Amino acid sequence: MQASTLAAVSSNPQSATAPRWTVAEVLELYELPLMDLIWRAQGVHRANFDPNAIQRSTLLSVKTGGCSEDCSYCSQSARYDTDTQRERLMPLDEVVAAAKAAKDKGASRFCMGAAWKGPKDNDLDRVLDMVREVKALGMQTCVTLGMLKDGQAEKLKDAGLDYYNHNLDTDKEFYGQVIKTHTHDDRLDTLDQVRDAGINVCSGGIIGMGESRKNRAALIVQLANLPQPPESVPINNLVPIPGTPLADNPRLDPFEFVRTIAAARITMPKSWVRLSAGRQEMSDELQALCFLAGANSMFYGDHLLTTGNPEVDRDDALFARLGVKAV
Ligand code: SAM
Ligand code: DTB
Ligand code: SF4
Repeated sequence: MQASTLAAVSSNPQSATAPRWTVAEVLELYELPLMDLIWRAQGVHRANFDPNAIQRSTLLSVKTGGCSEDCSYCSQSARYDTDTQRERLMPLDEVVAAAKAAKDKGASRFCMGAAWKGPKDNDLDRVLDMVREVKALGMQTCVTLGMLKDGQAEKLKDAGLDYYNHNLDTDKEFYGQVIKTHTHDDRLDTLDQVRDAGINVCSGGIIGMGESRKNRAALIVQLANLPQPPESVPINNLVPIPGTPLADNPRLDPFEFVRTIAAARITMPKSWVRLSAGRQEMSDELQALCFLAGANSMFYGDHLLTTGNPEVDRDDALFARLGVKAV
């Protein structure tokens, strides 16, 4: 189908009853010739964002490993024998020092991750202190703590939290093949709580876990058709972790990753689309193609949670070579 026809079929009114996108429409996007798809995504990007500005968030794992959940991709599940060592919740001063260092290097947002199914109330109190102190440095704050119970999102909002990351991760139909200890509906429930508390939503997924293209399209539709699309959409490429069930998963064609970025950009025109995990294995040229397809955010700093990320010097050089600025 021609892009112009697609634009027509995808203009469903944004209402509570009519889904804005169908899986068939998003599959049609995936099936466009790559150049046409990127052209269209770049047009949407330019209509909504400065195409030469990329937002940078730095991640810190404030509580690592020993998680009760069985997510098949994760180094931090207690169920798999991985190289990740279990660590307690990090002391406040160490978190603040890491945030200061990230700010000095040029990150605008600091994201704190914890390997929990969800936070216990006394653990949440310690995270609230982290949010307050990082916010006081003048940085945007983000946390990813798992599923929230009633009242917890409001406490985070009151502490000054800007974003809560909670990924749908994969299509509802495929979810049970990757995670059995909680459901896709559980994830949606937490997203509702975050939204209702007035916190910006950061939600995306992982690709390359053995899902089909239709599953990828369905994940994008599930994100785009949320009552309000997430403000931030991280697209992670699976980082294969030795010891996890997905350790030896066949690698996905990188152009399929680029197509997923483009589909996210077109269906969620006003969201920041983050080129997330998997960047360390990508060439600079592939990353540039992802930016051309509409990615405008990234994790910045030598580490993600338990795995590596490109070194800051390499990213700084890439920004200079591409003439993009950090925001
Ligand atoms: N426990 C919380 C949760 O599950 O939401 C927060 C931390 S969890 C590690 C955050 C996200 O990291 C996951 O939702 C997943 O998208 C991503 N992730 C974890 N392991 C990954 C891997 N090996 N490759 C790519 N993304 C990964
Ligand atoms: C997201 O979507 N990706 C980040 C962040 N949100 C928390 C995490 C990526 C983790 C990659 C594997 C690891 O380092 O353990
Ligand atoms: Fe636990 Fe989150 Fe890893 Fe799942 S992705 S095992 S919930 S840390």
